[in-house]
Amino acid sequence: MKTFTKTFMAGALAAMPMAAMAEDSSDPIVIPIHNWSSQIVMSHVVGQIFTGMGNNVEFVTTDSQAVYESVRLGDVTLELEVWEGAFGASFRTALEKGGLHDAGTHDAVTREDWWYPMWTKEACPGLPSWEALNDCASVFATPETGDKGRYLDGPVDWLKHGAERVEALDMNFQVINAGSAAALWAEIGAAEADKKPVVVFNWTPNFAEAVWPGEFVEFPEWVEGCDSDPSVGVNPDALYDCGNPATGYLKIAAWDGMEGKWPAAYKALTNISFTNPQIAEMAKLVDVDEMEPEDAAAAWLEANGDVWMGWTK
Ligand code: TMO
Repeated sequence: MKTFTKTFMAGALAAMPMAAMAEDSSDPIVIPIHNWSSQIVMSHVVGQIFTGMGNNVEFVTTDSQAVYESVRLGDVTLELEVWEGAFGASFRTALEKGGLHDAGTHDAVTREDWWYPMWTKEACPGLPSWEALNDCASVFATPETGDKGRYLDGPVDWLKHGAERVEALDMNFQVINAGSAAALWAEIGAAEADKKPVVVFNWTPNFAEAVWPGEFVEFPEWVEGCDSDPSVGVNPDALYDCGNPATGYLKIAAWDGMEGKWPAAYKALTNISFTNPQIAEMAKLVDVDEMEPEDAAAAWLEANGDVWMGWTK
């Protein structure tokens, strides 16, 4: 019986592809959680997929820029939302140092930049041009910003160079950092009743586009080198004299050691690709439907088996 089992097992194993033979480590796969809803829900979606495959998963709340150093060192295993506009520079820096790699690109096309709800155009009809916005700066002035226009930027860990852009383009605006994503939605929501003109940081894919029709401000087009070579861009003496990429990538980053340690989970990770509507929906489940992220992830998986089940095979 023993001999039969051994012989049978040897035959069965020989017939299996190599990848199926290596078992994932029982150590937890460490997934970082940041401060915007789609990233939190997507992280739980993928965490629940890994758990369903028999893996252990641990979530850690981390700074969204410092995370690239953590993934590079293997303290964190992966990052599911590498947005080109906000995190391209930190991702590139970590790639150059080594220890993490590009594990895939989502189908989604992204944009992150200055944005206004459509009613703002009534007070500033030249929009979406950034020069027209600048000519209207006084329309956006508040007691806090004096005679300068108020631009409510995202939390400080997202985009680092709002004030430098204002300086590089000689704009009559003051950049204020919101404390949270919720503060951005509150700013738009509070302006809505009186159709008060506002300009805030926003992004796509996001739930907001289904709630408030609006547009991104058109800055000088992003070109490679705008953030590293002063001579690139409209101001020959300054960095950040351009907008963020209007058709940015959304990538997945993984620690170089992930494939060896959790081969099945890694294989699934490289199959993952979410679309703009799927990501907007993940954000909506939390920001509009007010679900807890774990519950939103479970609901998303339940409703979208046809999307993800093939990824784990
Ligand atoms: C990093 N974010 C998607 C909020 O712009």
